[in-house]
This record gives sequence, structure tokens and C-alpha cells, in this order.
Amino acid sequence: MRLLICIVLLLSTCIVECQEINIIPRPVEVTKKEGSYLLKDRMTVGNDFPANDWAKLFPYFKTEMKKLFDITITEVTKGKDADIEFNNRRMPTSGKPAYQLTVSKSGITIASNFDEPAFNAIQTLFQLMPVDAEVKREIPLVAIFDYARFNYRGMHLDVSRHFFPVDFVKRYIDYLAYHKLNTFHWHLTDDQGWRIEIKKYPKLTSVGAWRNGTIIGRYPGNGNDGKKHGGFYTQEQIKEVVKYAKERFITVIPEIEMPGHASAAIAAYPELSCFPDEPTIKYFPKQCKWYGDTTGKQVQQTWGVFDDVFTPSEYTFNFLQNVLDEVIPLFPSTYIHIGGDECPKENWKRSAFCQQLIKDKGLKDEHGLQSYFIQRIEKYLNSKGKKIIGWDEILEGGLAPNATVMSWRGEQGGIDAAKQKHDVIMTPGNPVYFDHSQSENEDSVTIGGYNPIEKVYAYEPVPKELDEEQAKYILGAQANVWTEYMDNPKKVEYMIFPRMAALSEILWSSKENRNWDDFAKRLPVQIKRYEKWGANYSKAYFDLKATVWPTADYDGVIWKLENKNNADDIIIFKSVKKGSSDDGLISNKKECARTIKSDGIYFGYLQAKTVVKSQVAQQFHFNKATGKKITLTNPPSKNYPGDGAFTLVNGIINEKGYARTKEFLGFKDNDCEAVIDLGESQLVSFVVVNTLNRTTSWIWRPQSAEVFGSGDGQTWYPLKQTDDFEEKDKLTGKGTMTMAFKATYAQYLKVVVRNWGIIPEGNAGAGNKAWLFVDEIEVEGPSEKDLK
Ligand code: TNX
Repeated sequence: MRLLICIVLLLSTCIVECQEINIIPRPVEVTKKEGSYLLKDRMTVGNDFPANDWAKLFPYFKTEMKKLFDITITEVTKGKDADIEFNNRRMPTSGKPAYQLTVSKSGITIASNFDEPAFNAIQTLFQLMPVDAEVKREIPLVAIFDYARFNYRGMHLDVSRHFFPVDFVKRYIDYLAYHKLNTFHWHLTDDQGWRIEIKKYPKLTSVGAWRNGTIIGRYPGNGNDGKKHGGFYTQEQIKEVVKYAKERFITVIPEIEMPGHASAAIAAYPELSCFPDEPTIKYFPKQCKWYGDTTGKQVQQTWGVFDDVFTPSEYTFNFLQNVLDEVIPLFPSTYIHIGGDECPKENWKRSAFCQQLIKDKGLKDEHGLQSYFIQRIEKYLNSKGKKIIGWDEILEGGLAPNATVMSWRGEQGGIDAAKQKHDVIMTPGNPVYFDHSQSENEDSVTIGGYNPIEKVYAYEPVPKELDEEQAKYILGAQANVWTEYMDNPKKVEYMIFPRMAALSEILWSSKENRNWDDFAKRLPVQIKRYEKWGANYSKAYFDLKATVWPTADYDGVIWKLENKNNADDIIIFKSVKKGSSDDGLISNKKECARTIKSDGIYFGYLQAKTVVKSQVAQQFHFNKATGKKITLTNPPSKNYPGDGAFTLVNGIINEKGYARTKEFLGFKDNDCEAVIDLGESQLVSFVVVNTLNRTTSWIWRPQSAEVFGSGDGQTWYPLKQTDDFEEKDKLTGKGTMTMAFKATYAQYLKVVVRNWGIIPEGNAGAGNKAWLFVDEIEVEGPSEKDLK
């Protein structure tokens, strides 16, 4: 009997679970009905679509149904026992191409009067299918009406920094289709490799597609792997990819970068440079060995922005037009992306030819020259029936008349362009750069920044600065995937998933339908889909958010963990410390806190049933200042506020350097001056300030550190000053300023950490103010016993 009840219970939970509708992006209207439709291993499909349209839909549908769900599809005449019907029918929306998808007891119907929405309806149908193979093959009865909010729904992939084979590019395109995205921006050329065959200029790929090494680790790197890296797509392969995308209703926009990010092309054809005889490697970071030939022009082995850009000569324009002549026939897209970003003007300033050209053309300056460059290319492409897209730098010095702007340095470029009545694609670094971390505990190298899925989801592509008329120029948005730190497909997948799901919803779903809590409920099923596709993904969504707080009596610290997601998971605390076994504290609430009073490594787990979904580990170091009351004379910069002043005495000593900037307070315009109240008069003899020295990021070690003591917090006596910085870890730049002095009684300590000041010549950011990054302040002293 009991067994029977169990089975019934199990079955009923299964039915409830299988019946859930978890479509991402969320459709405009979903009406759920009671009951479900039973799928079969072999199903029939009928249609009355125009033959042309049907030819675009059927092969894809048939292949994917087999591949994804092992269902064999055969075609029958419409109306004749068709399990699935495609009806060519006008939809009730005005303007927006829409589809209807209906699942009833008797079958599945997809209706639309266009092929593209019907294709998207197929994607919706895929998402009604059960994700677990062992689950009964049924789908819920439902009526869905749906259309896209934005016409431009894009994802970008940089194949220059790292090359990705055709197979992966196709898989990437599949991912876009599954997410109802319709544009693939293919970044084909850059400083580290030229990736598209151009028959007239074979050296672009025989020379420009290869580099002899790549820096190791985050820029500026700590070595060079010395491995030959590269590859390119033949024109046949490009056609194959474009066709594959077209079969998925995805437009491929190629990007041919100019006038900057041109090192690979220049390595192949040095005449494209203002200074064909100047060697490339004078720009190489000192600590990384250059591999291969050190003379002449070379394909870059490191990341960044390089001064050696295209010279705006007739040779260059002729060259680029010839290149574009071969690019144009390969891509049916109306748009060609011509880059335009990050073009340093140093060489143009130094070049007599460029200076003369500025005069001859009556241009204002080098920005005018950049504008001249882009406008000339635009004119050429317009004459071939193509439109240009450029990064927002193309606004500088005057926008080309018909250009579409991709706003990446925030939203301002997009706002300005829309106000000038130019089309805009929004792709602001924060939050839609998918090369930034999605986790605060990211261990793999990323470019930096923190764009978690919830931030992506909260992004609204139409800036509020625009009125209704101007807003029409926002065609949509795109996430960018720069691959400096993604050298294999698994890493790319890890960076794009599940953020791509959030992107798809902000671009497809109606504004009213966007709701994080609702999305978060559907997300676990999307994650199961990723597993089903064999795709890698980030589990950052399950990260526990950890914060450290002072206790009410300044004795110990409070470690608080919060579960950001909606599931009924539990949080479990455990600690590993000398002399204690597990002190497992369990909470089934969304947050849980514990007080910590001694050294040790402490753990927190997010657990669903018996499955651990995520874990945080934190080492706490206790000293006389830990958990004590602390105040700052000057606030830190808004960009690096840490967890406030308490960051300096919270028991956490940074271990990962710049990768965990929230463990530091950052000061730019002033010194860090902290007053610590030890609670009672104590013997102190030793103060250590933990700081960072990472000059490539403009972060400099302190000029000096000084400690003062006081019995009342009013009158201060100097205890020790030091100018010595001890580097602890070369890789992260972690280091300390140590002050040892004669044991003294003090209740209050004032620690002054002085900013380096102006960055000296010959360094990154020379002439600017340096950043000061301060982490834990450790205070030690002998016990009374030691003294006796
Ligand atoms: C800026 S975004 C770039 C790229 C880098 C990226 C790294 C843009 C137009 N240019 O060249 O790969 O930053 O996030």
C-alpha cells in the first residue's frame, strides 16, 4: 500500500513538473490549459505554407526533432492525420510578424503568415518538450501568441584573438537560434590574427593569420606560451557558415576592422602602416618573451591597443576596397561592420603624410582624419548597396552620413547617435560584455568587470534619455564575446551561458513581461537544456553572496551568506579549524549568518536535496584589529568602495589580487587614513598594511605608511613610519608595508597610507594620478605575559 502511495506521489509530482511551461525568452501571451499531449517516436507534419517558405522550415525542423528529441518526422498532406500542422495564416498584430502555437489533445499547430516567426515558433515548441530523457513524452496543452520586441537581436564572436573552427561557429549559431536571436556579428580581423581568406592578398592569411605565441595570464601577462596559434576561414567555409546561419534565420555581419586593430594586416602588408620600416615588437611587454622573428611587422602576441594603424593613403584605400570587394559577395547582410574603435592617433600625428592630408582636406585634426577614413569607406560600401556599422568612436570627428552606431563605451554613444537620427545597436560593456566575469568568485582569467546574469537581465536597451521618436533609432542590442581569455569552445560556452538566456529575454519579450523572479523560475530548466546540448555553462547563478559585518560588540565578525536564486535550497555552514569538528549550521532561509571569532577556513554550501550547487570557502585571519570599530577620514572612490571601512579589519586578507577588487578600498585623489578603536587599551608593537602594486592597471604601492597611537582618540603620538614595500606575490602584485616598534599601550590607532601620487613617465597612465589599493590592516602586540 505504502509503495503504491509513493508511486502515485512520484507520478503526480512528475506530471506537475513536466507540465511547467518554461519558455525563454518569455512569449507575449501564454494560456495554459488542463492536460497534456502525448508525443510519439514518429510524428507527421502537414503545411499550407508557400513552397519557398516551407523549404526553409522543414529540413531544419525535421533534423532538429531527430537530433534533439529523437522524434522521426515525416511529411503528409495538411489535414490528413498530421500531428503537427503549419498554417499559413494572418496574425492579429499590426506591424510585428507574429506566430501562434497551439497544443491541443488532437495535435500541435503553428500558425503565421511569415517564415521567420514560424521558425521561432519551432524554437518555442522545442522548449515545450521535456528536458529529461527519462520523463514521459508529453507536453502541456497551451496556446501561445508571440512576437519579437526588437528587430536586432545579436551576439558577437571574436575569432581573431583566438581562432575557432567552423564546427564551433556553427554550434554557436545553433545556440543563437535556440535563443531566438537573429544576428551573428563575426569579428574576423584584429591585431592578433586575420581570419578571412582574401584571394587578391594571400599574405593576409599566410602571414596575418598566425602568431608565434600568446601571453600567459591576464594582460600584461607573466610569460608567453610560445605556441603557434592561428587559422582562417576559406571563402568556401565562410559561405558554408553564412548558409548555415541563413537556414536558421540568422544574418551574419562580418567585421573588417579599420583603421585601428590592424596589426595582422600590417604584418602581411607593411605598406598599410604609416611607418612600414618600424618594427612591431617595440610594443611588447617586458616580462613576456617574444617568440619568433623580432624584426619588421609582426602579428601581435599580446592584447591591447596598438599605435601601428592603417595609414589613410591611396594604397590603403585601394587595398581595403579590394578586400571589401571579396567580402561583399560572401555576406548577403545589408551591413558590413568596419570597426572604427580604439584607433590611436600617435602615428598619424608623427606622419608628415597624414599631417599634409589633414591640411589638404581641410580637416580639423586626427579625429577629422578618422572621420574622413570612415566616410570614404562608407561611401564605397554605400555605392555597393551596403550600409556600415561602426563602434561608437566613429562619432568622434563627425559621423558618416548613413552609419549605424554600435554603442560599447556605455550608452552615451548610442544616445548621441539616436539624437542625430542614426540607427543604433546597444552593446554597452556594462552589462552586456560577456567577456567580463559572471561570478564574483571567478577563478579563470577574464577581462575583469562583473556582469552577473541578473545585471544583464535588468538591462533596458532603450536609454531613458531618449524620447519616443528618438527611441525608434534603437534597433536592438547585442552581447559581445571578446576572446582574449577564451582559447577554447568550452570557455566560450562557460562565458555565454546562461547570460545569453537573459539577453534573449530583454531583446525578445515585451517590456511588461520582463520579471526577474519569473525568469529565475524558468532558468533551471534552461540550464538543463544546456546540459542536454552538451554545452558548458557557468554556475555563478547559484553563487552564494558572501559579506562580512561587524558584530554589535565588535567581538569577532559576522559572515553572512545569501542565496540569490529562488529555489528552496538550504545553506550549510561548515568550518575547518584547529580543535573543532564540523559545526554545521543549517538554514533553509534565503540567508544565513554566523559569528566567527578565530582563525580558520570556513565553508558555506548551497545545497538542494543532497546536491551541492555551490560552495564558498573563506579564510579568516584574526589579529587585534579584526572586527573592531574603524572609521575613515576620506571615503574611498565610488568605483572601489569594498564593503566600506570595515573591509580593512574584516579578517579577510586578499589572495587573488586585482581579481577580487571588492576586498580592497581604492583611493585616487587622496590618502587612506583609518582610525581603529581597539575597544580597550592594548599592547601593540606591529602593524602591517596589505596593499597592491599593479602598475599596468595604474595601481601603485603606497609612497609610505605611518602609524600613530592614542589613549583617547584625540591626542596622537607617532609610533612608526615606513617607506618599504615588500612584494609578496609577483603574479597578483600583493605586497605589504610593515611597521614594527617598541610595545606600547594604545586604545586607538591611526594608520595613514599615502598615495604614490602622479604616475611617473614610461609607465601606463603616466602623468595621471595613481590608484592606491588598501586591504587588511593587521595589528599585533605581545601579551602581558610575554612582557614579563
Ligand atoms: C575593447 S569593444 C575592444 C576590444 C577588446 C575588448 C575587451 C571594442 C570595440 N574594442 O578590442 O577585445 O575591449 O573587453
